[in-house]
Amino acid sequence: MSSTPVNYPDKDSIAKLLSDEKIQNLIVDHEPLLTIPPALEHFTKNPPAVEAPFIYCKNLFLKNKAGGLYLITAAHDTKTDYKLLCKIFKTKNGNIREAEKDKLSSYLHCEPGHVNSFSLLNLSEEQKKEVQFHLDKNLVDNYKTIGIPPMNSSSTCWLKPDDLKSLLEKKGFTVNITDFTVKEEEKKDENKNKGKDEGKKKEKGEGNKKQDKKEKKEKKNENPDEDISALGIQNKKEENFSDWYSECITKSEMIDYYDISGCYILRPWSYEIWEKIQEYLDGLIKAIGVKNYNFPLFVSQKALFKEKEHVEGFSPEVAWVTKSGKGEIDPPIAIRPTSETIMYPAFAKWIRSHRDLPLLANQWTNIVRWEFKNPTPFIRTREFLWQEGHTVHATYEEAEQMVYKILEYYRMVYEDLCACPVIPGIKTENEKFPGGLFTSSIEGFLPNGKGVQCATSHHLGQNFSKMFEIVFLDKEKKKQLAWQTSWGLTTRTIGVLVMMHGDNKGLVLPPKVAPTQVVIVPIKTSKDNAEEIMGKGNEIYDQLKKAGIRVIFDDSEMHTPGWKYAQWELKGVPIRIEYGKKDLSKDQVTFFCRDNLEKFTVKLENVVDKIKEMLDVIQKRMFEKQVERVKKATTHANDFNSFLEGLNKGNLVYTPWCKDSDCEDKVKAKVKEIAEKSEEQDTVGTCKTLNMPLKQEKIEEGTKCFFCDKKALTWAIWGRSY
Ligand code: 86X
Repeated sequence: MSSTPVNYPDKDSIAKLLSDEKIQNLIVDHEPLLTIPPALEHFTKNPPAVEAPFIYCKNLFLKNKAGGLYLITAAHDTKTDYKLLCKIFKTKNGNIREAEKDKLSSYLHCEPGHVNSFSLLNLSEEQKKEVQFHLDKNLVDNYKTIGIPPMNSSSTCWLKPDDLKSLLEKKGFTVNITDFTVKEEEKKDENKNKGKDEGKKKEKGEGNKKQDKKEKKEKKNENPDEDISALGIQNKKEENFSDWYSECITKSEMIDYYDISGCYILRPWSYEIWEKIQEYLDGLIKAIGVKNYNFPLFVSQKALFKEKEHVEGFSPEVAWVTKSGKGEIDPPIAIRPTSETIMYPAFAKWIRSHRDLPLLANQWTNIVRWEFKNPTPFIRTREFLWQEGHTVHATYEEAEQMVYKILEYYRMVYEDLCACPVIPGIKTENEKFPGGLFTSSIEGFLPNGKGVQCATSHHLGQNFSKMFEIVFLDKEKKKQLAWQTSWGLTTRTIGVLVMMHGDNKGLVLPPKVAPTQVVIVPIKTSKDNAEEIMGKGNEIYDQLKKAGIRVIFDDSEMHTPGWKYAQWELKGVPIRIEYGKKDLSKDQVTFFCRDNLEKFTVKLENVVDKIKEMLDVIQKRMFEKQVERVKKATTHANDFNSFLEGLNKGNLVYTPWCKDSDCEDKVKAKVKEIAEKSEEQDTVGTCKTLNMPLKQEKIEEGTKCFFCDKKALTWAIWGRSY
């Protein structure tokens, strides 16, 4: 029987493996470290808490012309040019090269740049025979701890070299301990040759530039550690989405990493966006009478488990506080994963009569859910910020109206504020919040082909009021159980807007939430009249500021205009105003729009009006662009085959569906089974329903469920999903 391979170097799989094998290790998260120099800088500034001496490693996956493959884990400073490696592996010069991308994926199941010693564990039994593993002798002899990068470029695993060796041996690999140092005589040899080469060059004279270039190129290829400039975004959104995302949010200074997995620092460039979202949504809900509260962070065990049924499924995610200083906290107290069990006992106390209803409560807080799935900043984190609204009503209908009103506000946050199109709908029975009657949601579709739940609004019916005894006396003085809703929107919003709008130059921020909407960059050469240029910049700045526009005048002397352009583009500022002496002599400036990268000139007297106009234009243009993207990636499928085809293209698939929970389970199982059997790499292995859209196209009489033979009752949207 073949088991599904785990895709090492997936960080969580490695963590699990090492813990299963009881191997002491430390996995640290960090900004994406794509090359050795920034990695060394990082670990010099932030030394890992491991036994010294420690050293950062590099990993190479090489092929021999004769067909053999080598995986090498070596100290970062061990010299490993190809000539030398040929010598060490006793083969003719030129026979050893980097293995191609398809070898990486078919053997190690990894992307370029992600090879490491653990990826050996992805080899099939057959492949094991073809790959030699070499561990640098220097590591084993001289270091207590070695750092194995990159697990996804954003984390490094530190462990003992001997532990790595015995782990791999236990898994059936031969670990060759190889000395990569150059012997003295070989070194001399090399120098001699070098001298010869140089002599040749001189002979040829300076004219032969072509040859020089070629030699340079060859030299480059000789050194697999060749540094690449790491100023802008290195990864491409369409090639390596997840590393592109990490780079975008760190280089723009939205996020910094933290030494607890799944927790991140929100820096002002992202927190200000959250403040914009808060301001907008808070305004909307206050206008319908919702009040803000602040309930405690902690839940007692008793309260949390009061309503066992729905909590049970979630309980692995609850984080507990068990100690204070050296003493025990007994019984332990939980950190809120959501606040039903904190708020509802108070609601029961506060509500006596129909005159106390509706009770409309909200809080803006942090939440902790100790998830084990791969964390992604903003999208899936162990601590996150959100608002949670909880309302209590006298009737079913009133609660239902509240559910949809809030769902509409959530749609407005995403579409009108963040320019991200979403699909409002109802979750299936399998995907709803089990504590309630029904769950409505807005769902988004990301450029990596994944669906994403953007926010939810639940009708809780009377389930919680029964449990917490939230009852009221109606007008006839009769005791009634109350009807409830709850709804939440999180900082995931920021992740979605970055993923949707960002491009290969970095963030692209919608004007309504951009912390800075306009940046003014003067272009001044030393000969220019500084006073005139700076004076004009300040003037424009004052005018825009007065008009209520969030503007920065980047007049710093430290950087060139080109450097400033790149920085503000990376940070996604919607409009740049650039101007120099020449522009001013024509009474004009140049506008640059971040979203479509277009430039045009504007007369000085029109700057304020034109900025206002363009901020609106950009906001709309960004939304329309996303609507088009989602439209292009949406297909309708009436049968299972076209459904699969759509999924495999990475599409959102609409299907006529019977609404049956068993049917939904069977679809998921079938898709998984097909992927496991398939030879093709890109076959989608998991799918789920996102929701059943509120806007339903007509279902023709007699239409059957796309999967089973039952009558189709609704359209449902399916996709891969976060
Ligand atoms: C479900 C339901 C609901 C208020 C919302 O979706 C909006 C705001 N709450 C949240 N949910 C849990 O109930 C839950 C409970 C525990 Cl104990 C947990 F560890 C994780 C949870 N995750 C989600």
